[in-house]
Amino acid sequence: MTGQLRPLLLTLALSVAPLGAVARADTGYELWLRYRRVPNATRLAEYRRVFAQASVESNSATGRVIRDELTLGLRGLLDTTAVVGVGVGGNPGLIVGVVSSSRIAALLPASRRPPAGSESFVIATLKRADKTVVVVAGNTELGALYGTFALLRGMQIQQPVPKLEAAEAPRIRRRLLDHWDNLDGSVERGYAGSSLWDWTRLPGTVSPRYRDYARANASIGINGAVLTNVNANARVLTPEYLTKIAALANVFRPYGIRVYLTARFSAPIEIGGLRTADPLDSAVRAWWRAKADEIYRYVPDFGGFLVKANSEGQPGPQDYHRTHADGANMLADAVAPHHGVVMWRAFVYSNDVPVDRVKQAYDEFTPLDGAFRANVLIQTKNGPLDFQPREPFHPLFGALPKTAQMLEFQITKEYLGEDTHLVYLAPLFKEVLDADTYVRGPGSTVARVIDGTLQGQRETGIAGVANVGNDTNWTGSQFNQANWYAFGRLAWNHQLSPAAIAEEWIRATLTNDDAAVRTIAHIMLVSREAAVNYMTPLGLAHIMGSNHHYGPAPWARLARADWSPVYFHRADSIGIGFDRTATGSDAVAQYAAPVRDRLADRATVPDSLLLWFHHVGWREPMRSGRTLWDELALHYQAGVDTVRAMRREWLSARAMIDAPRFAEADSFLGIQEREARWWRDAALQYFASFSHLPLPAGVEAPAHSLEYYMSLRCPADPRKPRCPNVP
Ligand code: BDP
Repeated sequence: MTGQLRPLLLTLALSVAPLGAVARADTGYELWLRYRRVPNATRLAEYRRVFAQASVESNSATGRVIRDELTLGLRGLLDTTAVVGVGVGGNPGLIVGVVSSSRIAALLPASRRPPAGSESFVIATLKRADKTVVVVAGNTELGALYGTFALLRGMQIQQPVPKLEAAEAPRIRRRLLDHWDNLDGSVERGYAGSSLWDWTRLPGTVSPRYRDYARANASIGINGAVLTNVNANARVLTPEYLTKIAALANVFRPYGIRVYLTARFSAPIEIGGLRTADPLDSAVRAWWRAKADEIYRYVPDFGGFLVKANSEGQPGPQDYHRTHADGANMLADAVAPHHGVVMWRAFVYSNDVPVDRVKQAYDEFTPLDGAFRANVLIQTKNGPLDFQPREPFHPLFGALPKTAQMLEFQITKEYLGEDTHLVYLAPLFKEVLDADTYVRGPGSTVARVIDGTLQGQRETGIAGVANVGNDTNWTGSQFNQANWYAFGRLAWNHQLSPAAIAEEWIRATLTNDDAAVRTIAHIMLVSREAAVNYMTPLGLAHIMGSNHHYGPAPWARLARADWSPVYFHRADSIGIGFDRTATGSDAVAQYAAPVRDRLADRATVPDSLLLWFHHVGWREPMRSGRTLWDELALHYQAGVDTVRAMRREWLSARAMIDAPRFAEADSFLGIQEREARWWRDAALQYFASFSHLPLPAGVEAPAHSLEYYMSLRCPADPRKPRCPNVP
């Protein structure tokens, strides 16, 4: 050990030891950064030859982060006391830094430079004399950090050294987690404990967990965090909270993570003492400018504001008969001198129930295209309703050619089984990213709208509603970690496949055993379609329990029609489904012509979206030749059957998984199977009361009567509703 290294290791011991200690018990705390000894002996020997000595060519804050991570990673993976230091002399096999550092400039041929950009990196394996030298280089230190994580990821999946080579740049500029965390420590739609942000103890106590949060995010390329709920509290903008935010920002900064906040539109009234929040009022505008200046004094690299306005009762510019553009531009002008942005959400629907709720965002925002400042991004959920197991892509994508657009996914599985159900979301994310809007002809995918390549936007972004809380395993279940991981990886590169991402995650997180990896990847890859089938097959949506959104309640009628399952499925004696063609709400007209025509036509609409767009007779024939009723029932059954198969497959991987994590997933899969049956039986009993048709062969008879399912009540805890009396 060199003298230079000792202080570092001391720091490491302080900051990482608790993490290591927790880890041995395999609680899941370490996420995908476990860095266990490489099991493949040949690979281990190869890695030990090359990586036993590493040099980081910088001692800046980010340089120290790189050094810390490499020390932890290499020591774990190589199971040796690998030497990682700054400017290590001799002949290190791994050299990490920026291209302009003299050592790297001397080593790296011009042809091997990282792609353009402040976050890009290259990993090059070079031969010097007889020795392999791996160079990880960025144009900036942040690029070098991303390269370091890419290298460690490659090692965790046991790539041979030459295959660790890479040259990458992110496709999307702002890759954010949106936390729906409240100042009282609760998390809206959070199923993993309380908020990570300990507002009462900040800024005096800065939990080491914040650093681990930053490490996890940086390791998958996430570069921003909106700390607070879109249903915002203005107090977060007061000095009391800004000092706390500054403390978090200081921890995140070396990891390239910027802090953003939600701005409550009525803040000038609530904390500013003004009588109005009218965006065209000069006192209001001055208040926001001063507020922005103040925030930047606390957090010089503050990212900007996220705003939910005039939606679900939140205040907004329409309260003053102004437009979304008036509101967004006022805030944009306030942060523009500091290079901040405003992310203005398109998730709006009025307090008066419209003809069809899914049409509203498009109707409100398309007339405003071109009216927003350059630093405003319109943030749109993946589908036009609300994070359902399956929705068509949102018709706003591509429909605002003069506006920067962000995509919002929900990582926390509000409508997909919350903490317990194993539902791997990468296939859902990918389905949306790859969806072709056709706004500029074939190939106009949602991914190309939001990465700016289709319509030439400079500001680009993607956000995922976070699923993390203060549970030891961060996400409420081990498998929910994979959704955080997959979101980050796809935000960095939307070309990656769900299968490749699953394999990386499994190898880094659970096991490197090839057979087990295949089995677990299979479980993950079928899981989303399974959930669609046992919850909302064939394009059904929003038939889950009211408010908590857990479990089936297709019979529910709420105060507002467009919160009610019956409004969305429209089952009657003739059939089921929401007619969104010209004979109904005509929401389909919001899509570009080829998409619209395909979806509007019963002959070409995919089965997976049939009942989203059409009201279909119970006895009408489907592509399969079966009636709609039979097809619906068989989809519900298929959902249950797939979960049963997932359970069996998980059992077969038992020997390869540590006991605590195996047991947790096993018991959760048990819950999932029981609840998949609950979904199937409750939904089919209810829909049968309209169709009056018998279940087809192959569908199990429901265990209980419709009245029984309707009488079930999930208990009080809105964060983790449980229905223990589910059969
Ligand atoms: C819905 C959630 C609600 C959120 C809302 C939103 O049920 O808690 O506030 O979305 O995105 O999915 O604003």
